[in-house]
Amino acid sequence: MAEFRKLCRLLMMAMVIIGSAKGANGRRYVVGADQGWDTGFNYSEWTSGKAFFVGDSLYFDYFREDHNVVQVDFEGFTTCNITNSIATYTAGRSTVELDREGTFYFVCSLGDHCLEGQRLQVSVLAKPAIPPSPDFLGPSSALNQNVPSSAASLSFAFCFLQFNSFISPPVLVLVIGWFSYLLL
Ligand SMILES: [Cu+2]
Repeated sequence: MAEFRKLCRLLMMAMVIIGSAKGANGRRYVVGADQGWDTGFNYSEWTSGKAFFVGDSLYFDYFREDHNVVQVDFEGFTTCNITNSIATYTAGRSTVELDREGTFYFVCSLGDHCLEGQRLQVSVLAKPAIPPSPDFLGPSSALNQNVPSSAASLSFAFCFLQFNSFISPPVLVLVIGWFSYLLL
């Protein structure tokens, strides 16, 4: 029984760690999704509808023989001139951290790829404030997308019920109701 209790504690700690790590690391965007970093793709269409935040990252997937990733300024982006480049990536799989607010510009400097549309402009917003704890907020639809929180709730409910058999039925119903609400 003590082992089980330990397991429960570990499970919950893992959930908390996963949850906070997810928040700290931000999202990772595969540029161009399945198409990757290539010519013949509309990158402004790809970014539309997406919100990029400080802490997110861009993952460029391309053939290093055919393409590269050059971070440039606005002028470099509009003219496809990389004279004032900020950084150059040639590994074939390149991750760029969006580590500040503002606009990031990327082009491919090989051939006429940039002029043909292989360029990307990403506007990065300040990291959104950490939402208040669900305990203070009450149930909300935003919780539905928070998988670590839901998983933590489930494991908490499970562990809680295992060790509180003395709990009175009305409270039990309330607890189960609350967790089902969180998870649905
Ligand atoms: Cu290219």
